[in-house]
Amino acid sequence: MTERDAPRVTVLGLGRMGTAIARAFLAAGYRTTVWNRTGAKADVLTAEGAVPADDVTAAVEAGPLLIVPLLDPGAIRQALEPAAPSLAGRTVVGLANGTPQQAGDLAAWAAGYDADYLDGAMMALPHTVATPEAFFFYSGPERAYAEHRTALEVMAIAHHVGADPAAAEIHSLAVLGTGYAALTGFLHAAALLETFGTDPETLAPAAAAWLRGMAAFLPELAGQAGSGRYGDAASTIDLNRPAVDALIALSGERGVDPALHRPLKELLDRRSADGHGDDSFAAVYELLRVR
Ligand code: FVH
Repeated sequence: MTERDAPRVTVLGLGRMGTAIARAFLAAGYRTTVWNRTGAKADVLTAEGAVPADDVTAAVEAGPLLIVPLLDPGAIRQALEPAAPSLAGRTVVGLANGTPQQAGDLAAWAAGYDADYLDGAMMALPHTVATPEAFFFYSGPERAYAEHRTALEVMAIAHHVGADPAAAEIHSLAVLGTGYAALTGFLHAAALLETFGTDPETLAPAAAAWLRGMAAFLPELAGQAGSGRYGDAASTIDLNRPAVDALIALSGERGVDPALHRPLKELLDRRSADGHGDDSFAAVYELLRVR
């Protein structure tokens, strides 16, 4: 492939994520135009083969696909505003943590300039970009996603989760929630074990092994929640209630705040009181879901 034939991409925003993303495109053989508000951040990428744009309009006009990993949705709009008349016919991929509402607002703004807008939520860290650990959720027009999918997969495994521009942020928030719960559980465990003289670093490998097992259990849990069938369970509501009770009691005795685990205790107690003690742990789902 000659340089002229190389697929083109523009990366606007060269912070931690943008720099990693631009590098991934360079490594994949893309003609990669780069722009950043603070221009000096482009220098290192230019030395690696990226094409620096003189201004944001030149960056936008350099190709059909604009990858925009900026601080927040407001920054995306602010950065692109001067080049708005040049957006027509291009696809803007907004990669900034934001709310579902902000994603919708950006999509409407881009549509006003005849551009397609794909909202992207990056489930990644700078060092995991372009590795199998990274995945990005996308939402917006299926046609634009299909057209640019090959390029999007240069950055991370790509999942299109709906035409509604808000869908990627919604999925991202939900998945973040699973991680927050697990990480906070670890920090609580670390605080508890510290009172017994075990430091967090010693706990980490055991906790990681346990979480790997929990991750492997997720498809089974999902199958039960999805089907509403909670019988014939290896791990029941009534098996887990005493464990959560004991964890809360032990935390209290050691002066460690058990607040994190109280909501689960309440859910398990309600299921048991409702006559579902022999159901699988997954039956908690019935108390959480909206009918
Ligand atoms: N870093 C991480 O670990 C997480 C991983 C998961 C996703 N988040 C979100 O990704 C967005 C970008 O985060 P980042 O880590 O790349 O952020 P920074 O390194 O701080 O770079 C920010 C870039 O945004 C530019 N910028 C800020 N405001 C404006 C503006 N008004 N107009 C134009 N550009 C703007 C900034 O430019 P400069 O300061 O260098 O001139 C950087 O290029 C973010 O949503 C995370 O939550 C990251």
